[in-house]
Amino acid sequence: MIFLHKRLQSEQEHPKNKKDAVLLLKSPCQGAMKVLFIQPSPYGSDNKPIKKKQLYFVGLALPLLAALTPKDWQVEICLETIEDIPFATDADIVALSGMGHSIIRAIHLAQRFRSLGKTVIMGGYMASLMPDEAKKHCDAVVIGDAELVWSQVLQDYQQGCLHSFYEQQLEELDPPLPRYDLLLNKNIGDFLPVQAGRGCPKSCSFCSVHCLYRNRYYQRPVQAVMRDICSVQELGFQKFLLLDDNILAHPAALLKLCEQIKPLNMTWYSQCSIDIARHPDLLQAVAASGCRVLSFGLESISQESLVAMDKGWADPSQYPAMIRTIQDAGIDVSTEMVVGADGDTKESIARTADFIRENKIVVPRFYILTPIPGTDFYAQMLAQGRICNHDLYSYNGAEAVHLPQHMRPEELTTAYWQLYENVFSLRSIVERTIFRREFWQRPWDFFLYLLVNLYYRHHIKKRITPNIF
Ligand code: B12
Repeated sequence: MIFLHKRLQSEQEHPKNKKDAVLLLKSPCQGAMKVLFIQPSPYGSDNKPIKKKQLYFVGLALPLLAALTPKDWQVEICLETIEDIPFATDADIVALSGMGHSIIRAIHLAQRFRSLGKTVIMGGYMASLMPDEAKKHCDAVVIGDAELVWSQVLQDYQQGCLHSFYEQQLEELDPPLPRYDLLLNKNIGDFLPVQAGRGCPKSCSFCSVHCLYRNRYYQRPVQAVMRDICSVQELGFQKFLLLDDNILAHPAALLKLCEQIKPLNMTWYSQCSIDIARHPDLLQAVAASGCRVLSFGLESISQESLVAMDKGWADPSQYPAMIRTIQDAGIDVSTEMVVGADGDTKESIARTADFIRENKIVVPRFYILTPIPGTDFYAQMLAQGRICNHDLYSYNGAEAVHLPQHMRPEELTTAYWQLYENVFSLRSIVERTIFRREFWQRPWDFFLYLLVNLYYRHHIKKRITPNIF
């Protein structure tokens, strides 16, 4: 199957790109080695990598990979959204991450660096879900977690015997302290990421996390998470983003974590299952520990769509009451939803805007349901002959690339943007942010949400999906 745009196919195949399992490089390397880690920025509608003055959300992969790199290596991190790519780098290895459609930019960078004589390694979600495709453009691919293989990759490189693929499943998640220091001179937001868990116990067919981890879920011991949170605070940050695809997976551990976070007087954000509304004591503890916003992957207000996505355990008729419970505990609700599943009609998509306004969701985000290669949903759509666009360039969550059940793909794309227009109408924005009773309890928080909403509105007018950064 061809995933990549013809612009990619016309790129020259690199002579190093052999099918051998083991790639023999130059003679074994000596002396101080350097690895340059790059987080590529996805291409925008103008076909240029999206650039920003500040990267508010910063991922953990690169600081963690830097920490996993042996001490005798030099390391450098480049976040392309806010920094220029140092093509003249003296690094021996260029290590490229990539999530979603930014994999296209990662591949372009891989080709460019290889033409400059660098050894290129790819990893991260997309390279892991389509490793054969990624391998065509680089020297080695790390599939899934890097913790147990990264130092082996570097050692193999030094000994001139790099393999094509590296993959080793974790038994437990016990990462070193991320090299947060490498982010400090960059223009990032006022919080840092800390990982509490990885993987997910749920089985939603469209989700890359499920399709990569297959129900494996690793939870870090509370003490280890606290090590990272304390270190973030020592670096002068009073806020952190708790990375975990479902912090509710083990309620007792979450409670313990909250009890230890509370005395630090920090503010934190995370994502969670809406089921937390069923745990009132835990909800109070989460709020009391400084959690201000939780993001919920509600996906859809259509039960039929949820069933189609293998998320039938969620019940949208209960969403309003659960959202209210969470808001009453003092936690603001942000949502992630998708449109274009088999239960969705143009009318149900339009109704979603009312749902968001009526339930006063402070920061709502939407994507068109996208069959990401490597996911079960992709296999399902392919088997049913329902993929109508194989150009990975369009797999950006804002263009329909599959044939929806109840409308044409272009109608889905139109309904998606119309939904965004409605949700980010001035009326909806003010009702969800400043015209609500909680405003007077925490005016600065809600004023900030107002600004975020206006910023998103500005992007939507330019047809840029919010949260791309
Ligand atoms: C924080 C985050 C963001 C932040 C920061 C992104 C950034 N620039 O770093 C923001 C909000 C900006 C963001 C944006 C996007 N994100 Co995001 N994001 C996440 C989130 C919540 C955590 C990522 C993280 O730091 N994890 C912790 C680290 C330690 O884990 P990791 O990334 O998996 O890395 C490990 C391995 O994968 C591996 N690895 C990773 N990279 C590399 C590279 C090399 C060379 C090697 C060897 C190994 C390696 O090593 C690490 C240690 O084992 C994940 C959800 C998740 N479950 O991970 C989604 C997630 C990664 N994002 C996703 C997507 C789709 C996007 C967007 C495309 C969304 C959009 N439409 O706008 C954009 C793309 C932005 C970009 N620059 O590319 C998807 C990726 C799916 C996929 N198939 O690729 C995820 C999985 C969410 C989901 N459930 O679907 N994201």
